[in-house]
Amino acid sequence: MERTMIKDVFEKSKKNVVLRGWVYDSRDLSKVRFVVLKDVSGRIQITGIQGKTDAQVFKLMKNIPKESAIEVVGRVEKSDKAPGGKEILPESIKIIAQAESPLPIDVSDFSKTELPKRLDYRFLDLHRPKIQAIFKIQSNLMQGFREFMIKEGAIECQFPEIIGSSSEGGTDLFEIKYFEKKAYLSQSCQLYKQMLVCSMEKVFAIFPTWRSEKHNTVRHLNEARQFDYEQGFADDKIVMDVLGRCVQYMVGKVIDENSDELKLLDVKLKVPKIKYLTFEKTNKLLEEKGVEIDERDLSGEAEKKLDELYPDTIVFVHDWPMKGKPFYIMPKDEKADAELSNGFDAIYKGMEVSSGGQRIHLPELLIKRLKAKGLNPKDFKSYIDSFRYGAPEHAGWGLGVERLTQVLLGLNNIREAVLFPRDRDRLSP
Ligand code: AMO
Repeated sequence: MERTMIKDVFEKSKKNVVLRGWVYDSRDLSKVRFVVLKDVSGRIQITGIQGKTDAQVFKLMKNIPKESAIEVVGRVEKSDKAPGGKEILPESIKIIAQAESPLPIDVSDFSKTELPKRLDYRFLDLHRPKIQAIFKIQSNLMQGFREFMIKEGAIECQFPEIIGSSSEGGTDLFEIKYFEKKAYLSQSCQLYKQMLVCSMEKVFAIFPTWRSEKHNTVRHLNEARQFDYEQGFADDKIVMDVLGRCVQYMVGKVIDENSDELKLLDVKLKVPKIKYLTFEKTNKLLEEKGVEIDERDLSGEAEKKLDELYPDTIVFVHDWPMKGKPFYIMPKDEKADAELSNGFDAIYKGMEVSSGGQRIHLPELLIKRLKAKGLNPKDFKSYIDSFRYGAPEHAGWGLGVERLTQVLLGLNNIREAVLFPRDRDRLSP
């Protein structure tokens, strides 16, 4: 007989089923024994009754360690007492893989195991439906990103993960040995996506990035992923609009398709509104509210305040000061000495989730900006040359996959939004 998923036992009318899954819990009331079986789709009660259930099966039900993988063949029965209104009366139970006991972490719904220990045993932590819910939603965000981008007419691209020079500025690079040369793990696909839109017009990627930032915070990872977008014949205004619509689409999809997971995580989501503010206007607003101002960036406190002022809103802070932006961001009016740029950050639910802007497509201006940032134009030769043969103005953005997951689900620590986080101290599992 074919395997039935537990969800289908509740949603379809089935009489005899084969279920495979893991033992969540078991209870022995001497004459009646219960095993709660779970698979990726749900949970169901298996009920053994002394005298009615096969004696061997009834005996086995007493002693299966939690989280063991088992197969249950049995009959579906309606029951007022069983959660969900149905239970399984087992004909046979087979142990597929017995779990060692005791478990090193608590994987019950009431688990109080601390995050570092949970991450040490992430493979087991994922036995919890609540933890799976985070990654089911993240998977749907990725799916939503792809759907939206394809509808926009963008082409999905793969970029190199090993680079010869920095793409975001000189610091925070992980150096690696590449035969006789020095190379680095990619900080972003920035330079490559820019080169591509000079021919392919609209490109996107879900791209892993590495930053050797030393600080250990609840919002930084050393290995993070970005939703990347780049568009030719476009400026910052055009791509901010694309980003706003893209996040609205992704969040709308999660609301529509992940109601079970959102319920489990006790998260209520709304499709975000959009607000545009210049950096100057933002700072004025924040100053009035008593927030300390930085002339090149927004502090964590400032980002939180913006959420209070504009809840459930993506706030695009644009016309960002040149000082606070990387070398590739276009200065206002294409003037090398401009104070403001065509760069922006997007703040959502109290955190920077994305940054982007219009890029420099003029080789001479790019060389000036590289030098101004203390970088050597020789290291960027092919990148600069790519703008010598009909490069249009262009713009784009990078949206943090884990940051977006974190803010949407209200997770305290960004590590909750990564299956296997890489941070200053963690390389395993
Ligand atoms: P930036 O460095 O601002 O821009 O990164 C874009 C977005 O990626 C996420 N992010 C991170 N998430 C977790 N840990 C980190 N260490 C980390 N660093 C960045 C954030 C951030 O807003 N190339 C540009 C984007 C562009 O202009 O297209 C870039 O990388 O959500």
